[in-house]
Amino acid sequence: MDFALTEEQTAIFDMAQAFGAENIAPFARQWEADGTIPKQLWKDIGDLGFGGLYVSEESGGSGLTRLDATLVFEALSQSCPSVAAFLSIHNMCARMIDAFGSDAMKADLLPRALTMETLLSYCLTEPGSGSDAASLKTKAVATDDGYALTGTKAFISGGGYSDGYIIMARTGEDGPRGISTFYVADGTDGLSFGGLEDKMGWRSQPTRQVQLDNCNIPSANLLGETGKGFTYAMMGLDGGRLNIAACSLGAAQSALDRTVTYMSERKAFGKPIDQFQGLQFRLADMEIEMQAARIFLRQAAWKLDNKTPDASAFCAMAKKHVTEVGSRVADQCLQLHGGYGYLADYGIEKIVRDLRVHQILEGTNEIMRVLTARHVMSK
Ligand code: FAD
Ligand code: 2MC
Repeated sequence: MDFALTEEQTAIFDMAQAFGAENIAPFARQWEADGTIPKQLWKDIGDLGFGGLYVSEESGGSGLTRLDATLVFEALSQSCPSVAAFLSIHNMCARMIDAFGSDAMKADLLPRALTMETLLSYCLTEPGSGSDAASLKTKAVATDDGYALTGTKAFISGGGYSDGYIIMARTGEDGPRGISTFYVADGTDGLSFGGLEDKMGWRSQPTRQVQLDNCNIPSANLLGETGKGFTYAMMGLDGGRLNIAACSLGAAQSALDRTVTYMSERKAFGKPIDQFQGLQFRLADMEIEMQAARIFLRQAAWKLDNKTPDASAFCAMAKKHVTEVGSRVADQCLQLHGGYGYLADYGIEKIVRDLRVHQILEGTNEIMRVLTARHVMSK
């Protein structure tokens, strides 16, 4: 058992952190105001090999472990969790194509996905089914040469902005075994988008409904086998949940670092506020929570890398725990800044807003407990 990062892992973390500090952090608030992220950023991120972090090397990806990938998300999130989380969704989709796509699909889609000229969105949720994802209603009806998709996907990160959509749709019976996964390129006839959602956080990422109206796609756009799409979607989410947790961790660490500095400078009652033991204890508690969360997350990632039977349950547990620690720490950091924490210029309120949704998406933290309880009761 070795709890230290290797030199290579430290180098990956440092590279991502330095890239974010220079290319993301200074612009993150402006992108939030604009409601979009300039596409050039993704090309620059693609140049670093981050467009397919855990896409296999045979497919041209970086072939990193899930643990290594969490380091990238933790580091980038120190600059902006909204940008880092968008990259996570793209990576989740790219890996699904790598793992389940045909050789022809991989050859066609992956080169541009890896350079991030093609940005990918993941479409599972519908207006009537979020947590109960297996009850989705979007239909994919077989045609002479492919499928016609009809239905609506809700809350799609990158909807109307991305270049390709991984869509879970029903090809068969009710329930999870009647679901298949498809690739739909932007510009396909019958594909359209709802209005821009006005959100609390993740404001630089456009979120829209994705609407499919008799959207015809060739049979080559099916990933893997029909009826297996729900399993593919869940396998994608195992890694996504680790990444989202890493995003919470990185952003909360950035809030904590700024808070330590702020407390050494801010004076009240004749001394810096970091001299009040009550506040020192809060710093101590946050540090302990963060350290424990980090180890738990990396253990879950290690389990996914090593395909242990309990890996999915650990991804769920880590997602629940780390996103809640991240939000608690960010909220405490805001409190320790006093009124200034509430002002956008100090950078903490954005972190609080951005992290809140991590307890909701990629499976709510209630669903993470459903999965954890199933795991506990199956022992
Ligand atoms: P519901 O499922 O209606 O849940 C409502 C409440 O009931 C929640 O508190 C939930 O935890 C609780 N609940 C439900 N079932 C149970 C149960 N069995 N036991 C206990 N509690 C339960 N989806 C995508 O597919 N792709 C995306 O890119 C995407 N991006 C998103 C971006 C944002 C900003 C947001 C807000 C959401 C995004 N989502 C995306 C959707 C997200 O995954 C869903 O919102 C989430 O899964 C919850 O579904 P729901 O909103 O329908 O809530
Ligand atoms: N890996 C591999 N297979 C899995 C799996 C996993 N992690 N999880 C489930 N499966 C398989 C499972 O083995 C079963 O297969 P089979 O029928 O062959 O036995 C099938 O999938 C159905 O699984 P369940 O029986 O567990 O299905 P159920 O409907 O009871 O519960 C639940 C599934 C609640 C766990 C799932 O619907 C869920 O995770 N809901 C939350 C939805 C969610 O996370 N949405 C996120 C959207 S994306 C997003 O928010 C973004 C920002 C991108």
